[in-house]
Amino acid sequence: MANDVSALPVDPFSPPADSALWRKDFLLGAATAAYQIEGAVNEDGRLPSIWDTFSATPGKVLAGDTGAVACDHYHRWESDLDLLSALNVDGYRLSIAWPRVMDAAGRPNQKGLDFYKRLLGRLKEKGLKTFVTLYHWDLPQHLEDRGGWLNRDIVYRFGDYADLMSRELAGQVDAWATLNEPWCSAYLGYGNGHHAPGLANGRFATQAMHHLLLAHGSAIPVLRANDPASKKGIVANVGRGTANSDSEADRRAAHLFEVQHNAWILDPLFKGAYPEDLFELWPGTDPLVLEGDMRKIAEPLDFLGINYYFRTNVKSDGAHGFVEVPLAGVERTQMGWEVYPDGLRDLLIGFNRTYAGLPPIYITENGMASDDQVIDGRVDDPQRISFLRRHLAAVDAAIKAGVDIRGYFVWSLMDNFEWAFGYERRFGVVHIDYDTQKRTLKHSAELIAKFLAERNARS
Ligand code: IFM
Repeated sequence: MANDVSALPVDPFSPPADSALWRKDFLLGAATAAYQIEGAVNEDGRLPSIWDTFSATPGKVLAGDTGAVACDHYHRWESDLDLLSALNVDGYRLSIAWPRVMDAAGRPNQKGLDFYKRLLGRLKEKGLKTFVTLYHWDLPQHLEDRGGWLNRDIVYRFGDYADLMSRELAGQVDAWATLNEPWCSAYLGYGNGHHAPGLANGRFATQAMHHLLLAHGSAIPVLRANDPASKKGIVANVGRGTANSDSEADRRAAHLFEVQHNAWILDPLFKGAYPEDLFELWPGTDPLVLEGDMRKIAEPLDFLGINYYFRTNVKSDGAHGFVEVPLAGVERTQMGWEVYPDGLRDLLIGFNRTYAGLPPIYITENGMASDDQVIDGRVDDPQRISFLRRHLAAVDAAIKAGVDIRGYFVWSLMDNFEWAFGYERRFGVVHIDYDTQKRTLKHSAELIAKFLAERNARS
């Protein structure tokens, strides 16, 4: 069924009576990130970030789009938070723009801080759980100019940032995530150059990853000291790799795919060591690791955020690695990503088995892009509805298999700046007309609201 969505069932949320989705303590929320929605890049003392620089560089982002205006959320935040009320969700995941809240000397920028205080204050008034990510890719450009994630000094700069934010926002945040998707920051940012800052060198990727993870681990005790009542964790994107054949070589290729995408991050966090296989895949790229680093990286966490989108079918490259073999005739999204809910279930069950002492999990992102249009004031997004239904069922199956999963955030609350793909790819459950900034609830949003109203009425 290659993208024939007409036959898909419409109601996404008719889970069986014993589904975790009906439990009021299973958190259902929506997620965004600062650079993707805020705009206002030159206002109130915000400094340039690596994404301002990257997106202004010709050829880096589709159609030359930038986050300069995005969804204009910096000015429309109050009515945007009302969208969350319209959805009846329990929580909201957002990120803070580091370049908005600190100047180049590391001093607080009060106007930037006030923006997030107002935002979080309003979320609390609405009774919503607040999940705040400190770093969702918008590194201040002045730090990149000093080597960015390749310079070990960044660990201390990130520590100062985490310290400031957790002192200023203590009591307003239910859960702090240090980093969003370090794989993307390290691999796409420094390994293949598809993301800011656009560097492409295998050794850079592993060294950037080491500093990202070290910054994460070093920040956890700081967050704990400043804001003891909140939960502390990290968000990792994970990928399912399946073998193109049953041959040993292809099965090894699928294993290596998951080492590169998952174990590269999860092993240091939960086993205190990088996976050996990683350096078989990328010989000679071992990062510089100092005494005590791995212990710091493996600091115990209160939660693990998991972002999942698709699977990749791979075969052996005939040497030490893997190559993708795209499957024909499978359902795909506007991104070209295969819709594969079983991958989410299988990964969750696998992580639970592999990592002793895994903390409770939140699915901090899951969703899909489609070319949604407003027709007669309505936005029909049947593929998203079906996608969400099937992935929520996969989460429920993992819970039934014994995985401790506490919540799920749809990516995204609204259409936004999809990094190197600009505004063309629409991930929101709320449609944005970028000419008028009009917000329109898509059909998926209406069904989420309907389901949550029913769930809330039951208890
Ligand atoms: O839009 C991104 C988000 O910023 C990080 N996770 C994946 C999403 C979809 O690509």
